[in-house]
Amino acid sequence: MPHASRPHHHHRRRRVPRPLPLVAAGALLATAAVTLPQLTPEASAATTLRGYADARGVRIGAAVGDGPLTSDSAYTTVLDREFNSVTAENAMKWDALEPSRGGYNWAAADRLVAHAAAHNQGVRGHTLAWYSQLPSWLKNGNFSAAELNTILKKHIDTTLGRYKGKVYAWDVVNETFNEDGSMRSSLWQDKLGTGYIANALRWAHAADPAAKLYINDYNIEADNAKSDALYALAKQLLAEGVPLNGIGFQSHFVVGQVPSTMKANLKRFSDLGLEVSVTELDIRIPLPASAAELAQQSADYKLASENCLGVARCAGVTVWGVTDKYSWIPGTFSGFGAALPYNESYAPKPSYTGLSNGLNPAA
Ligand code: 9MR
Repeated sequence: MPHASRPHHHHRRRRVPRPLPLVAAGALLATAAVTLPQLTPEASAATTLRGYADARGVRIGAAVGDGPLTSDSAYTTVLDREFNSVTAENAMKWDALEPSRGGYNWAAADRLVAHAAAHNQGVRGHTLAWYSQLPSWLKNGNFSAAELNTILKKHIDTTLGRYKGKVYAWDVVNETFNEDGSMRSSLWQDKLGTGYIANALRWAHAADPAAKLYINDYNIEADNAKSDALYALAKQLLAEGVPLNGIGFQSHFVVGQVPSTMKANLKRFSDLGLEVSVTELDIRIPLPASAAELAQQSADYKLASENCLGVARCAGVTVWGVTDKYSWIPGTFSGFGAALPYNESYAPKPSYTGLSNGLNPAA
C-alpha cells in the first residue's frame, strides 16, 4: 500500500523498542525529517485521520460528490488533509457513466480519479452490478439473458479498462440480498440468476487483475440472516475459485446502534481469507442532535472503526461523505441528519475525535 511506507514521528516512536537510546531516537527523527521535510513535530500531519491510517497501512476514505469537489474549496481542503482514499458517491454508477447506450460520460469520474492521483489518495470504485441507478435504456430495454450478459461484460471491461491501475478496489456487486437472506430481485438476478455474480467477478479480474474485487451490502454488519446468506455465498465462490477478494460492509447506522456482533461477524469473513472494509459509514441522529447524542455518535464512530481495524484483514474504513452539508441522510430519512464527522461549517464534531481515536491505536 503506497501510504504504508510514509514514515512519521509517532509511527517511528511506537515501533522502536523502549527504552529508546537517545542517539537512536535522534537518528530516526533525522531520517524522517530528510524523507518528509514538510512533516515537522510541531505541524503534525500525523494527527490527521490519514496520518493515523497511513501509520497502520490502512485506508481512511470518504465518498465524494462531484458538486462539492468542483465548487467548494473548504470541502477539498478537508478531504485532502484527512483522507487517503476516495469513493465516487455517484459518478461511477452506470446511469452516470453511460446515460445513453454507447454514449459515455466519463467527465466526473475522471475528475475524481485525477484529483485522487494529485493528492496521493487511492480510489475505491463504486459500483458495477447493482439493481439501482441503471440508465433507462438498460432498465427498460427488455434485453434477453444473452444480451444482458454481453452488456454487463462490456460495462465491466470498459470501466475497469479505463481506470486500470488507478482503482485499488471495486464494488463489483452491490446490494444483492434481501433482509431475509434471499436473493434480491434485480435486472441481473431476475434474468441471469445468481451466476451473474461469479461472472461479473471473473470479468472484472480479467479487466484489472490488480484491483481487489468486492461484494458490498448494507445491514450485513451484524450476524444475521442477510450476513449468513452472504457468508455462504462468499464461501461457495471461493471454493469455486472465483476471484472474490473482499466484503464491503456499508455501515449506515443509527446513533447508539452499532451492532454488538459486528466485530465477530467481520472476523468470520476475514477468516475465510477475504479482506473486510467498512465502505459507507455514517451514523444518523434524530434532529436536532443533542450533546448526548453527539457524544454517543462519537463513541459509535470509534467502535465501528475499531470493529473493522481490530480484524486481521481489514483494509480500511470509508465514511459516506465528509460533511453534514452534503450528506444523503436528510433527503432519505426524514427528521434525521448530522451523520458525519464534520458539521455544515466544516467544524470537526465529537464524532471526528471518535473516528480519529478509532484509527489511532495509542488513543
Ligand atoms: O449517496 C448516494 C446518493 O447521492 C444517491 O442519490 C443514492 C441513489 O441511490 O445513492 C447514494 O449512495 C448509496 C450507495 O451508492 C449504495 N449504498 C447506499 C448509499 C446511500 O443510499
